[in-house]
Amino acid sequence: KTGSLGGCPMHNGGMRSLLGRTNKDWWPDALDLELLTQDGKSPDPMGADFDYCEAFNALDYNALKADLKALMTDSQDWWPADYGHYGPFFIRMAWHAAGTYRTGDGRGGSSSGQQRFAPLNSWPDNGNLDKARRLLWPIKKKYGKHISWADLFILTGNMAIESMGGPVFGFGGGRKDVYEPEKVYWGSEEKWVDEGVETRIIPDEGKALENPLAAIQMGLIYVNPEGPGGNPDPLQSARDMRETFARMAMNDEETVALTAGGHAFGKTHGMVPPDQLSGAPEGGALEMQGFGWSTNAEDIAAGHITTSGLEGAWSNNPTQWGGDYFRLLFKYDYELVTSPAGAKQWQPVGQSEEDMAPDARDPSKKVPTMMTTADMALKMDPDYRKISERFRDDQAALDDAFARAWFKLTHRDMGPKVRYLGPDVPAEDLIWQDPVPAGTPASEADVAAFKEKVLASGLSASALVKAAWASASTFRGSDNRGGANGAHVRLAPQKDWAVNEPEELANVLTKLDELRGNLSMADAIVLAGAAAVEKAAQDGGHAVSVKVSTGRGDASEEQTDAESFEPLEPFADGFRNYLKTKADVKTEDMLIDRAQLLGLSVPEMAVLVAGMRALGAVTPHPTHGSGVGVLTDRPGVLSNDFFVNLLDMGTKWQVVDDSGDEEFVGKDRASGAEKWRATRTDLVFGSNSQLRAIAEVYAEDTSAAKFAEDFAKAWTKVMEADRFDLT
Ligand code: HEB
Repeated sequence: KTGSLGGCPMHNGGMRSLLGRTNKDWWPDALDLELLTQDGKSPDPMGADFDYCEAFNALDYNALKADLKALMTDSQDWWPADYGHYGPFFIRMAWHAAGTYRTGDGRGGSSSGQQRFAPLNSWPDNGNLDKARRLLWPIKKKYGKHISWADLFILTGNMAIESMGGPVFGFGGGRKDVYEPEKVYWGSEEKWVDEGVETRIIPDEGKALENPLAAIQMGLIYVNPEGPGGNPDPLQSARDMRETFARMAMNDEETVALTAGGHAFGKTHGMVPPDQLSGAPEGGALEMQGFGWSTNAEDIAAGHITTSGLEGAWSNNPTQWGGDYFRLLFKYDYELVTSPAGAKQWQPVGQSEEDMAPDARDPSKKVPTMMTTADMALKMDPDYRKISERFRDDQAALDDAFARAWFKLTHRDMGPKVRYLGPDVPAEDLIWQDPVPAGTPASEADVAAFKEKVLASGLSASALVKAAWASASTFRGSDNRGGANGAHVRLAPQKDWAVNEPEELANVLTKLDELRGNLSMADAIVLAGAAAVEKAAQDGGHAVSVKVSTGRGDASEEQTDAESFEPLEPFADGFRNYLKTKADVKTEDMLIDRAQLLGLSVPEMAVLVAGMRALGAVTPHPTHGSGVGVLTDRPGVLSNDFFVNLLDMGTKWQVVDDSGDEEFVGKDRASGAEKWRATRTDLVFGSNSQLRAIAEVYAEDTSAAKFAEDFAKAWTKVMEADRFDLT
């Protein structure tokens, strides 16, 4: 099974930084607004109170759709529409907005309008999409706060498909814009694809695509259209497509349907040698006003444009949905030719005139159609070919497969269906939406009785806390998947993950199932964790109440695509002091990564780590058992002991030989006697100056109550991170 490598970062070489190459590396001279966003000041002009759902629900949706359809054929002189129709161009815009999504960490995707910002606005693969977004500006301006850019990109793609007769499955709004580039690991390479950077899959050299990346070269959405590293080999291209599309959760059929369906429309652009174009938008001159890749107005008017460097349309009807792509792919043999811009592409041998495409500017002229090496893969790879032949012979099957795959592509990172807005949300539940049946809120009496029974059950605080954490902490704000709702933790694959200590977990779940009465398992797991935390806080002398909103439902096995949950497995969970495999980022970096996916602030992360250590809620260490990082003499009591003991100058820390710098021993400075064992994740709270400042606050004698209260709040935040059903 290719593609589902889980979250395991691969070793393709040495260590890398958490974010790899960042905007500051690519554009060191760019204006630095971070000076203004320090001290927690948000760059969002809409403010924290802005309710996008409310704004979207007040949108004149049908008027917007009609305006978008009219825009398709409203050609502008500064960037004329090929064939008089912008539809294909907008489909590519929408596909590239959504296509950065990757299952490995759930990042990328359509949901925040990132295509407006660097680096995505300047990726070579996003060439000229700056024009597509600018064509949309009058409509964005008109509807303003009622439609986000992120929603507009996708809705425009849908309207483009519809206006050319293509099948559309539905649309859900609700993608709220952000106003700064998201920090995402896009790779470590120091060159872009068009600067000759190496391809990421080289089987002969044992080189595989590093997780979580889903593109084959820096600056691409998926594969290189000219073949791996520019080598026009359709079979190797198929291999790369299979891997990269799997990482966006697409199987072979979806991959074929999407690619062929997409390329039913539009054309490639490669009339001008790329060295005659100005650079990408982000580094552009002020007077360019955010435009990149520019040539002169006459060339643009004449259609002498270069985007990918390949040139030509795939079909004889590039603004009409239909079966011509497959018809031409199979009707002709193809020979390798070179585009005017110098790119390798495939041309039908002996093409008849009626199968040729119209010229993009002059419909009376006919030009040969073309295929990219990636398109040729759909014919040459045996598995793709079977699917392609079926679609060639069954247009209705292609219609359905394309419409569904497009809907999945463009909605995959939105999370549960309750987050979708608008009248075009499809009624059908789709398995990749991780459907969870609605639950019922429990009565206070039932909750109280259950908590009492749990505390009397003999289950330890640490076991209850770990089970609740295992259930909730799969949540990732990147694609809004995972979390406690649905109680997926009792199903495969979660129930068998080493980090969850399957035996102990099964024992807890069996017991909770016996005790839960009318409660859903999902609620029971969270309530049991809350009961344990409250009891532990009380034992520490600081009574807190842990807020729980019941009403979670339990997903059945049939509602769960187990395979699609595999990438949610944490290969490190610093909160439980767990490390499955040493990665090519520092283990403490993986804590930061996970905390970000959980939506936590720095103090929330710190107080959770320290509290869970105090509760003994750590996954046992392979050699030193459950004591590693538990810097307290009274495990099971919620206290700030972890920070107090970490900051105690009476302890001297040293690295354990042969631990790969992952384990440390703390010895009494005077006697040399061993006091504690700890990991990198523990010690970073004393060694990093910012984390140490937070550790100090919580270790202070005046903070014991604050510690318990902050822990309870952060705990609830994690338990409820996926409760999109609560308003
Ligand atoms: Fe695509 C275009 C490649 C997939 C849709 N594409 C294109 C181009 C290229 C490509 C090279 C050209 C650009 C220029 O302008 O120059 N693709 C590709 C690849 C892949 C793809 C390699 C993977 C395999 N597509 C796809 C998908 C879709 C699409 C999936 C959707 C669904 N495209 C598209 C369109 C277009 C393109 C629509 C056209 C645009 C215009 O016309 O402008």
